[in-house]
Amino acid sequence: MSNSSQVRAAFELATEQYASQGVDVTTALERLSRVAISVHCWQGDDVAGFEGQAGTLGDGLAVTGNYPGRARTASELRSDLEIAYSLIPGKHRLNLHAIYGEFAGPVDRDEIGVEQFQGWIDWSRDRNIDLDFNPSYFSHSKASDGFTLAHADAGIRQFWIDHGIACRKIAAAMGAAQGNACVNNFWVPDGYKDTPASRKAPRERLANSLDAIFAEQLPRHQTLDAVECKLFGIGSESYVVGSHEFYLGYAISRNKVLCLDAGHFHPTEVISDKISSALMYVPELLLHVSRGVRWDSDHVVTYSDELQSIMQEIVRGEFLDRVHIGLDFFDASINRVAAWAIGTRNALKALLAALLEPTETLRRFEREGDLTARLALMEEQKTMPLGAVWNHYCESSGAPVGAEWLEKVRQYENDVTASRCDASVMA
Ligand code: RNT
Ligand code: ZN
Repeated sequence: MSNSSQVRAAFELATEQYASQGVDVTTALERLSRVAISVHCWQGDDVAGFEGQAGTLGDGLAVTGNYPGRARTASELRSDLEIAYSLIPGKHRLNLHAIYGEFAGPVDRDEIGVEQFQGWIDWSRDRNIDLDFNPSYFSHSKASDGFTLAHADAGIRQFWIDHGIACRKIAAAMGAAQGNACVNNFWVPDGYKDTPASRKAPRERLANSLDAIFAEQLPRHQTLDAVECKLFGIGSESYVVGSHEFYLGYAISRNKVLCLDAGHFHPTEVISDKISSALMYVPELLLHVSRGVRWDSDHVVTYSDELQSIMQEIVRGEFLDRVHIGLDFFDASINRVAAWAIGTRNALKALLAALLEPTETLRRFEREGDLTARLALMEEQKTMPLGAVWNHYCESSGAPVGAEWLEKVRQYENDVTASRCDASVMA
């Protein structure tokens, strides 16, 4: 039997097995194919960007590892992304940060405009990959003391307010060009390493700065503003201005999208449990699917219990049209294209598992108080033939089946990325 007929035979058996539980595989795959994951550009170059000061990451973010082959230019990053997308079944989005503009000369953050992103917008149109966006409140001399929008200095605050306003215009232009909303996510590192004397004043300043940025109403079909909270960061261990409570309240009162990053809470605190609560009060969520190991370490997303729980919550709550699924990890210790493939394929695989769940039956057991059957059936799901359905989905989408994708990464590494020399690593 050829590989392909094995995939088909396994898929047919799996389809029958799911059908015996009352689950229609075709419907699940059709729903899966409509979900676009927002793949983050910054895994490709260790969050360096193209402003010309690679290797200066700080301000609450850290990347470790020196695997060769980091993308150094927009065209290298686009080339790497195209390989990554070819390894992932379905049609997905690209999440860009403002530092990834194409800068002919020095343009400071408060002065960027659509012109620096025209190359991305053109590429997005040609490749049919819609864009999301993020202002960049880090890797900048005006962020070096750990404060941006909540800074005590009004001039520095204004600089970052202007950056936010510029980014909203860029995001709206992207949304207009692609015909659907570009999600524009605001994360700021602001916080203190040690105990603050006033936890209140920076929060008041942050809210005022955000209000100034969002003062102009932009069409929601072009851009959606999202705000991302955090518990602590490197250099902000004792206090983060934009905490969960801060942004939950801000998003509810200003009708903004709330961004929940899986690495931004206490190590045993999970975002899967926050989805259904937050969606009672905010219109939409953005997720930064990530994996913290002991801290907000942004490890590549693996097929973990929490990843499965996140996807189950989205499906069980019928939230697929209110949750934007983005990824957020950056690992420079392994092949960067492989990192994208592993993390994105896992996110999709977990979503598929959730879509293949006999949700209605589980709900009925729960309604009827049969918690024994609920647990029994949930546990049975774990050994259902998900892999057979996933392999078929990959094959029918033109993506590699099983670990075949790794061969393609190796080939690209030999042909392209291995010979890149990176000044910041060589130095
Ligand atoms: C930082 C946030 C933020 C960044 C990216 C680069 O803790 O998670 O989302 O990772 O914007
Ligand atoms: Zn994040």
